[in-house]
Amino acid sequence: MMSDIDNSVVVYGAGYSVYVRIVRIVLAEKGVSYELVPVDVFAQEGLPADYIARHPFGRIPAFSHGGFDLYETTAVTRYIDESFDGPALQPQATRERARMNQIIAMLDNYAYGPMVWDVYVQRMEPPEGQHPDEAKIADGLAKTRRFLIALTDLVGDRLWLAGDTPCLADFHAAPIFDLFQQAPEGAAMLAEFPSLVAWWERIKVRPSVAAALA
Ligand SMILES: N[C@@H](CCC(=O)N[C@@H](CS)C(=O)NCC(=O)O)C(=O)O
Repeated sequence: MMSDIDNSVVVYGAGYSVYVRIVRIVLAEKGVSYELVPVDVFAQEGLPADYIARHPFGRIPAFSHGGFDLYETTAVTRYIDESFDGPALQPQATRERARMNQIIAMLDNYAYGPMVWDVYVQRMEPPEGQHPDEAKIADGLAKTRRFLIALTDLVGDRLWLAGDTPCLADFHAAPIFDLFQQAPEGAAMLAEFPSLVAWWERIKVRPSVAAALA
C-alpha cells in the first residue's frame, strides 16, 4: 500500500558549493537518500525567482524534509543527525560537543572566507579577465595561519577534530580544506601542520567525502 506520508528529502543548491557539499556529506554518512534540485547561486541570470521564498538571504543550500523547510547549514546538519537513523554525528559528552560547535563556528567565521575566497578563488579561479589579487591571497594566508594554529591546538592528538569518531565538525571542515589545499600556497601552508595533514588524509578518502568533493 502506498503511504501518503511525505518523507522526501530535498537539497537545493549546486555541487560546487562548500556548504551544499557539507550537507551532502552528512546525508551520505547517515545513509539518507535525497534529491538535489539545482540552484546556481552564481548564474548570470541570477537566482530562480521563487528561490528567495526558500532562502531569503539568497544563499545555498536550502533544505526540505517532508515539507519542513530549513536553511543555514549548521541547523540543517544537526537536524539531519537528530532526525535520521545511522551513526550519531555529534558527540554525547558535553565538552566534546562544545568543542565540535566551537570548531564549526571557527570554520564559518575565521576559515571559510580566507581559505576559500581569499586563497582558493583568487589563486585558482580569479574573476574573469582579472589577475589573482596577491594582497588578498597574502591576507587570506595570514588569517588561515592563525586559524590552523588555533585548530591544531584544540585538536591535540585526537584522530578526528572533536573526538574519537568523525563528527559534524569534520564534515564541515572537509570541503573547505579541499579547496584550500588545491592552491599551491594552501598545500604548502597545510604541510606545516602535520596533525592536520594526517586528518586531511583520513577524511578525504571517506566515501561520503570523496563523492561530495568529486
Ligand atoms: N550561512 C550560510 C552560508 C551559505 C553560503 O555562503 N553559501 C554560498 C555558496 S558555498 C553562497 O550561497 N554564496 C552566494 C553569495 O555569497 O552570494 C549557511 O550556513 O548555509
